[in-house]
Amino acid sequence: MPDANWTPQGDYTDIRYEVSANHGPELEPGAGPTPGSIAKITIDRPQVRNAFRPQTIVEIAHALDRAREDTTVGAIILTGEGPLAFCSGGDQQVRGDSGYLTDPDNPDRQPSGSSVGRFHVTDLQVQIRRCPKPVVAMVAGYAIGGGHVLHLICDLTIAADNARFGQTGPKVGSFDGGFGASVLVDAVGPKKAKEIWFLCRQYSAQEALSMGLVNTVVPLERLEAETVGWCEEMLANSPFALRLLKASFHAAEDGYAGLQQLAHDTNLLFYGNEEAQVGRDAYKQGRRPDFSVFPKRP
Ligand code: S0N
Repeated sequence: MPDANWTPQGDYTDIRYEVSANHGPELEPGAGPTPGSIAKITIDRPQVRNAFRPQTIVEIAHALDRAREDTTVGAIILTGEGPLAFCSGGDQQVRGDSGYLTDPDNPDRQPSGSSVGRFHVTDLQVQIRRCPKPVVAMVAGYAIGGGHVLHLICDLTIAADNARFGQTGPKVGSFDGGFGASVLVDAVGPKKAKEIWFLCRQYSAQEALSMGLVNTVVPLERLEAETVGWCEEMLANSPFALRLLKASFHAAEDGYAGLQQLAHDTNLLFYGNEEAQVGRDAYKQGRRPDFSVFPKRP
C-alpha cells in the first residue's frame, strides 16, 4: 500500500491537520492515482492520552471545516497521537462545575472561576455527523469516555489490535445521554449499550468487532495503511452518492435536522436541473417562468 505522503496544514496547538497527496487507486495500471485526497486530524495530547480540552475541540472543529471546504478531500481520518490512545474523553483537569473551562488559569477569560463552562463537544458531535464527507476513526489504544463517543459517531472505525473501548461516565460522575446513548444502542443493541454504560467495563478490539462497534481490527503496525486503504476505496466512488447515503443513514435518527440535510442536498442537485434554472432565469429577467415543457413525472 503506498505511503499517504501527508502535508501538514494550519497552525494548531492541540491537534495536527494533514492532507495527503492525490491518493485514489489507479483505475487502470499506469494511469496514475484518481483525483482525491484524504485529510487526517490527529489529537496531539498524548501526555493525557489525548484527552480533549475546549481548545482541542475548537481546533478539531476548525480542521473539520477546512477538510469539508477542501474540494480535493474525499475522506477524513480522525485519530490520536501515538499507540496508547485514540482519545480518553474530556480533560478532567479542566472540568468545571458546569461544563468545561476554556481557560481556568486566566480569570479574565473565565470571570466566574470554576462555575462557568460549556460542552464544546456537543457541537463537534453534530458537526461530525453532518459533515458531508465520510469521517473514519482510526483507533489505536484507548477510546474511552467522550473519546469512545467520538469514535462511535464517526462513520467507520478501523481499530488496531491494541485498541480498548469503553465508557467511564458513571465512574467519574458524568454521562453522555445524547449520541453517546442513542447511536450506541443502534450499534450494539439496548442490552449491550446499557451494560457498557452501567458497568463501565473496557472491551478489547476483538470484542468491539464482534458487537458491531468497529468495522475491522488490524495489527497496530498496519493501522494507518489499512485506514488509508479504506479511504482510497471510498475516493474511487461517487462523492455525491456517499454524501447522500450519509445523510440518508442519519435522516431518521436526526429528525427534522436529518431531513433538512437530506432535503437541502436535493436542492443542490435540483439547482443543476433545467427546471430550477427556468425559475431562476425568469425571476432575474422579470418575466413569468414557463414550466410547461417539464413532465409531471409519474
Ligand atoms: C484512558 C485510561 C484508561 C488510560 O490508562 P493508562 O494507560 O493507565 O494511563 P494513565 O496513567 O491513567 O493516564 C496517563 C496520564 O493521562 C492523564 N489522563 C488520562 N485521561 C485523562 C482525562 N480524560 N483527563 C485528564 N487527564 C487524563 C492521567 O491523569 C495521566 O496523567 P499523569 O501522567 O500526570 O498522571 C485512563 O487514563 C482513564 O481512565 N482516563 C480517564 C477516562 C475518563 O474518565 N474520561 C472522561 C470521561 N468523560 C468524558 O469524556 C466526558 C465527555 C464530555 O465531554 C461530555 C459529553 C456529553 C455530556 C457530558 C459530558 C461530560 O463532560 O460530562
